[in-house]
Amino acid sequence: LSQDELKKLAADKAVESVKSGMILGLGTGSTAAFVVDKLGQLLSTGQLSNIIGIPTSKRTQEQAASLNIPLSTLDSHPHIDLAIDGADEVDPNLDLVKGRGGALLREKMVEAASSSFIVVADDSKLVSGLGGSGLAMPVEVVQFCWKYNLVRLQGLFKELGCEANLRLDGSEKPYVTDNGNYIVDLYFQNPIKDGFGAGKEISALEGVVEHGLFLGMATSVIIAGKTGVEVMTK
Ligand code: DER
Repeated sequence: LSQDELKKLAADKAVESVKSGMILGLGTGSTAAFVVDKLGQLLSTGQLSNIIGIPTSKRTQEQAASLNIPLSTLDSHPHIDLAIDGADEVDPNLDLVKGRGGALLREKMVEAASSSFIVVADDSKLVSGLGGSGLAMPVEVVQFCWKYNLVRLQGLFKELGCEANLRLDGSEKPYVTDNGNYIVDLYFQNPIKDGFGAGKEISALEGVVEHGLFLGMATSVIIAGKTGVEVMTK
């Protein structure tokens, strides 16, 4: 099965938990996009009704709107029944790294407001420790003196061999999030040992808006791999 087929398998399995009348957090990324597609399909056939989507990015909002999924916001719906989203890393405690799609702030707001949060991923996302994939751990920062905060963030994790880069967009300009901020991507040589401690240190830096460590948030993780679909719960 291709990676996309695995993502779709995980997405379809997660949508089995969606009931008519639910307020749903709609995730961002290629796996979450399969979830939104499936919801649109079930709405159009009448197998689902009266759901309201709370999107975690402008691009998810556009995709859901194009599928006639009724949409709203946290302002109108501060309590969400179920959020379904992808992840960049999943460790054995179901702690996550998210945000390589640039949507981490709105994802974390929506998922923190959800009674249940199902993560959908292919098995390439499994890691033994967060930061262990060698890929980005994103931090959203204000544009003002971003370099000052990039240096401070890198300094926090010197002993993990941390490198920090300002995320650029396709045309080599700084990537700007839906919220008008920049993203500093942190790359670790060694995995983070104390995720909660790391998250607290990152958030304490003035000008840091949010980070990609989603700790203690997932209620279950659906992993699609060569041997099929596995549901991990705490
Ligand atoms: O940016 C994000 O948080 C996305 O959900 C990301 O973590 C997963 O994206 P993918 O499903 O395209 O791999």
